[in-house]
Amino acid sequence: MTYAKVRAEYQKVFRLADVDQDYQLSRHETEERLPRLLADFSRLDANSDGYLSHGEYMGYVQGRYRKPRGAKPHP
Ligand SMILES: [Ca+2]
Ligand SMILES: [Ca+2]
Repeated sequence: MTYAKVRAEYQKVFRLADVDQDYQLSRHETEERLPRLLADFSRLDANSDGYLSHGEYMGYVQGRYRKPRGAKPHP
């Protein structure tokens, strides 16, 4: 899967998790929809406002999936 596809997938996940559609994930939304992220919530919430903005969330995705140049894609 290409990084662009990964990003697209994660953006979909973000939209689904963002129940009230304010374009941020509250701790509650994260707990309900993305429990795996909850452990990292404080770290990901860069400005510590208690919400994961789309930018903060995508920063997480980028950190997780950025591959070294020339890495072979999985079959
Ligand atoms: Ca929200
Ligand atoms: Ca934040």
